[in-house]
Amino acid sequence: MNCLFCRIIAGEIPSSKVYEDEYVLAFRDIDPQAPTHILIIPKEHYDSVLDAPPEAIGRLTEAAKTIAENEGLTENGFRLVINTGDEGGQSVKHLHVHLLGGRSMQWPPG
Ligand code: DGP
Repeated sequence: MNCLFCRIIAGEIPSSKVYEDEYVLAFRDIDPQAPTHILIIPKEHYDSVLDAPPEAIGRLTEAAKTIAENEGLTENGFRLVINTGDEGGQSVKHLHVHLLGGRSMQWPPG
């Protein structure tokens, strides 16, 4: 298995887990870009949002809402990001949602 996030799901690579259910795993980003920076990934491998079915996207966003509540982010707000492809800045080719919070976000992003 050469997918980094599949190896995290398999427990071959340690991660700081914050949430898990039948379909989804979430853990803290190794290179946080905000006080709270969590990656939410489907347990089934999809390269990107382009090949993921709507159910998978829905499970990720539902998990994101739960995690945002658990992390105390719903009052001040937070940002969800799905980088896709090279120009979208996707470095790991396993679909993931970034959950960022704990500071004011800039727009447009760089
Ligand atoms: P992206 O650039 O959108 O593909 O985001 C990939 C993210 O994955 C990036 O923010 C850094 C994070 N990351 C890379 N390797 C690891 C790892 O081994 N553990 C954790 N927790 N995060 C990782």
